[in-house]
Amino acid sequence: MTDTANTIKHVTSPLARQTLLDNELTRPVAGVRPIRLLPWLQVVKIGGRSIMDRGPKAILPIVDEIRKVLPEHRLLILTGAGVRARHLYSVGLDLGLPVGSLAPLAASEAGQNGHILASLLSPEGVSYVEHPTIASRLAIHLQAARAVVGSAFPPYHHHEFPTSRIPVHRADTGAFLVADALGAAGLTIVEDVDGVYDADPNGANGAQAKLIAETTSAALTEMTAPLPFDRALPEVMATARHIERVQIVNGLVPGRLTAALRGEHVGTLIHTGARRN
Ligand code: GWN
Ligand code: ATP
Repeated sequence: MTDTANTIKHVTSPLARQTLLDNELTRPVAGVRPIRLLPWLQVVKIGGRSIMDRGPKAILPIVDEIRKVLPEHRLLILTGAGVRARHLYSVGLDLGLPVGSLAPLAASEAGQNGHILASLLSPEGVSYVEHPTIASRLAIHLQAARAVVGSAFPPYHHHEFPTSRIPVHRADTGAFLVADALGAAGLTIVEDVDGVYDADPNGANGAQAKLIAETTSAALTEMTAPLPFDRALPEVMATARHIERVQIVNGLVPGRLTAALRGEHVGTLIHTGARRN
């Protein structure tokens, strides 16, 4: 037995004898920064409720703006779920459905918004791409077209964490996770407000709400006021590997998305936990 073990070819691996449970042992191997797969990619998340649900008056100007920035940027455009998902949550919750059943149903609404947006951009060579394509075949699609559209909702499906009856990982979190995993150049989140305020600007005391020009994911995690994106977003930002900052911009104001993609500060900048170098 010993002789056989000595003569077969071993593939040496620093993790071969470890349980993966001891951070001290895995850090020298797993603690290094991953490579950037698509460092030239700009990810843009378009709000489902804030933009898509408003119909032509909000969608067509954004489509026009995206069309004009295509010569400058290669884009992964991801859409949120909007009001149909909110209706679905209320029906599903009334029926007692678990969060793992609600997550894929809501996700399909984000996909529908993506199909709508992609259809409008199809004269520019833009098409909707499926989740598996985003995961493994984006590079070739972005050689063929300046941009593609997909669903921002992460496909947790029945693996969604049961911490809440409403899925905690929704479109904003999904857009961030995929942008960071791809090592994209940036993420811009397009909403119907100028950025993050210290209180909901459309809430009861909205007139007093003040715009926060720049903040951190850590500060947002502490904030008790409602936020214009998933609560899980600042949490996943804290452990980012590549994306150092995200900008929230108002997609109802023409030119804001273009300016943000050019690196201008036109909304709320949120610094993540990713470190430079
Ligand atoms: O259906 O619009 O992808 O890109 O989370 O899963 O619920 O699926 O369960 O490639 O895999 O509805 O069918 O649907 O939105 O998610 O897709 O047209 O397995 O291209 O088949 O990870 O699009 O869809 O909803 O994104 O967010 O066939 Mo849709 Mo979504 Mo299409 Mo996708 Mo889910 Mo697939 Mo998936 Mo399901
Ligand atoms: P989805 O893509 O999931 O459909 P969305 O991103 O389009 O959603 P909402 O989830 O409705 O849109 O978020 C935008 C709304 O959040 C704004 O219209 C605003 O009223 C509200 N909001 C709540 N709290 C804040 C805050 N602190 N600052 C700014 N807006 C806030």
